[in-house]
Amino acid sequence: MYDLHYYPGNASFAPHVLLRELGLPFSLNFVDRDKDAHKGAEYLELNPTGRIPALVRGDLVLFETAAICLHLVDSKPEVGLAPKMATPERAHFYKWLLFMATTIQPDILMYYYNARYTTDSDGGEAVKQAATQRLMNWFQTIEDALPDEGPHFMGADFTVLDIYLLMLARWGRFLPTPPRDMPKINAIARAALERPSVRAAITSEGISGDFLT
Ligand SMILES: N[C@@H](CCC(=O)N[C@@H](CS)C(=O)NCC(=O)O)C(=O)O
Repeated sequence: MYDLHYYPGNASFAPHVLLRELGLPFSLNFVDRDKDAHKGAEYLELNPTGRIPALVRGDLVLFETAAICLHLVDSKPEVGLAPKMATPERAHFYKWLLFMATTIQPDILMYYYNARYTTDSDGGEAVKQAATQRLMNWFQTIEDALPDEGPHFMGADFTVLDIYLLMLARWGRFLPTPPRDMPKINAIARAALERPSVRAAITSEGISGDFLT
């Protein structure tokens, strides 16, 4: 049994969808961010970075969303949510997953938590503006690389990348040019939103309204 420590719409969303896609037994453990539970001693035991999510299964305690996603898909390779090991497709899969996790996600953090990224008490807005420009550029980088024919990030096969991109597209929804305005990203995200796993995750996290707006 997996225990996912989550907050609605946070980075826990991708592992949450994956647990459902893979049919793995899991429970959801709400981390009350309004009470700073993610900075409390109990949660820091699981995730010393004080960020959402954490995944626990027995003695296995994991943080870092991309690592959690990779571990989950590797537990059921037959479901095919990642390309086969040691193939060129797998290499591209790693490339895009890590691009999203290590290039886009940090800029998302700079966008939302801009004041943390400067010692200048008036500097937050400038950090946010610079992150805004980079983020629109990064989403365009993905848009330009996506296959014309779709229907998924990697072409014919639905993978973790579709879920991850959907999550990032939500986080980028307030950008002047949001990801949903990029036709291929929008099509991929909208297709992902039709999946029962995604619908169930959205409902159980209590997220309302258009996910991408
Ligand atoms: N690199 C981490 C980042 C996770 C992350 O940024 N989580 C956000 C929510 S989406 C968070 O916990 N923010 C609260 C904080 O930083 O205080 C991961 O991918 O798991």
